[in-house]
Amino acid sequence: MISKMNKQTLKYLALLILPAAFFSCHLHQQAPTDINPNAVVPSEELLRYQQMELIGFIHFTVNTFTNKEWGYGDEDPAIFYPEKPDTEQWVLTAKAAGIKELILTAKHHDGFCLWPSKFTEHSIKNSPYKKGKGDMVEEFVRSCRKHGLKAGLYLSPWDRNHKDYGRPEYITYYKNQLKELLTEYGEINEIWFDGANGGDGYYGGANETRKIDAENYYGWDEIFALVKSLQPDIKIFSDAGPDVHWIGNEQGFAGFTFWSTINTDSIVVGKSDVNYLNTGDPEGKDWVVGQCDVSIRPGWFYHKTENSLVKTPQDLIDIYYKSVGRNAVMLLNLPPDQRGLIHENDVQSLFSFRQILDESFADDLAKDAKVTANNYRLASQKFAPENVIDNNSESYWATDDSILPAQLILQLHHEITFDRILIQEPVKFGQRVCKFIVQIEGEFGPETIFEGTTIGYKRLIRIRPVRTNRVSLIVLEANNTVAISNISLFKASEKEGQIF
Ligand code: FUL
Repeated sequence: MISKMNKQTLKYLALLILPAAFFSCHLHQQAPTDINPNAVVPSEELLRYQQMELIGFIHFTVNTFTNKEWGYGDEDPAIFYPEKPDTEQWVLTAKAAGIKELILTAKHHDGFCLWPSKFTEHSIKNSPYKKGKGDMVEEFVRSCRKHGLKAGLYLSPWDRNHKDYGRPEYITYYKNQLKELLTEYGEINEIWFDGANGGDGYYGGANETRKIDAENYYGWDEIFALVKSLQPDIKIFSDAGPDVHWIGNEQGFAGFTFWSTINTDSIVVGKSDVNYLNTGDPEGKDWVVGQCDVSIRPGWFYHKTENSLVKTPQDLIDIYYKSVGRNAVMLLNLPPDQRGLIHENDVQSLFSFRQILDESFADDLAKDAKVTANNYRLASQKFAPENVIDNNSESYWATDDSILPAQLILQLHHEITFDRILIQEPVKFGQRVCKFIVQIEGEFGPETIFEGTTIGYKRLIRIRPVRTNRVSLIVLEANNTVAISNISLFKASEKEGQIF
């Protein structure tokens, strides 16, 4: 029996099945050719977004020069004077590490704009950089495009510089800035709305504390609609999506169980339930990709004193397994220094992270396995077990309806030693698996080496090395017919270190 089938799915199935049963005997007799999609599935755009897996953040502004994390908003724009900012270096560094998109802080909480906004004086146009003719947003977007990376922008809703922050006039100002950014710089793939809101600040010289009503002040629905009207394919990030949501911490970890569905209407930006965001919601009505943000340094902005505190390649790999490997996207911050360059220590750690990952995932030990299953749909090749090792993420193994447990067996030609398992669901049909185990054929019969919950777009599993010639994936619970698109086995590079 299929367990945990949610109400939405049942309603959806009833809608599909009842008319067929009443109005067409012919239809009723014919088995469906493909698996039924869940009630909640991702758009093509969100599928593509998730497939990027690894994206990057660039935190760069007056804070880089004042040595702060949150600028007060009273900075002299003249302080923003990078010696030789090189957006090519940012993009080429990111690209070499496998990063597919970069997001720049066009405006952080201090309100300083990295582009010459018409609506404020607190911007790069009043800095000595390029004698007031500079535009970091333009340089950034141009380099991203030149090297095939997607460009994203962060526009802090909280603005500690603006005199009207907290009043309705500020919302008009904020929308004007969005219009500038989303009409003058070509295609922007993601806009990032931070949850930090209200508090003390300069506010045009008032130097006071301003609190806002997080639920109503910004009018997020209108802002989201404006953004989509300017750039229909853009992905909007916030605590509440609607396309990409915060994972609930800034350490870069998704929950061990992680669903790509949530109910966005229950979330207030800036006042979200971090545990809810960290696990997603199997009953959720909205498909929203989870995004795990984390900085390569302790702070989000560059501080010289943190040059020795850059995360090690092993730290980054651990985060990768707990973000990309748990069905989410990893967003790694690489903050440029006062020269305007990503620091050598950060580059070194990032590159060796990439190199170690490439080593670990170079050789799929399951690629020549003989794959069988306890069932495959309609006994058709289209759903055959071997589709999970054909190196084609579009093909998949699927069972007939209501087959649980669903068991996939990889029979290897000889014994192998492995310690990493990669599993993927074809999530264009929705996220289905709720509970699974992995078994090997041990000396005394089947041995369970891992007990898991969700899989989703990608699950990466770390175990201690085991030796066997037979590996089984057994799905115990699912909210709909089981389908798996990929399974691979690897022996990780020794350089990954000993984190389980
Ligand atoms: C937070 C901000 O307050 C930090 O400064 C940083 O930008 C981080 C990504 O989001 O909420």
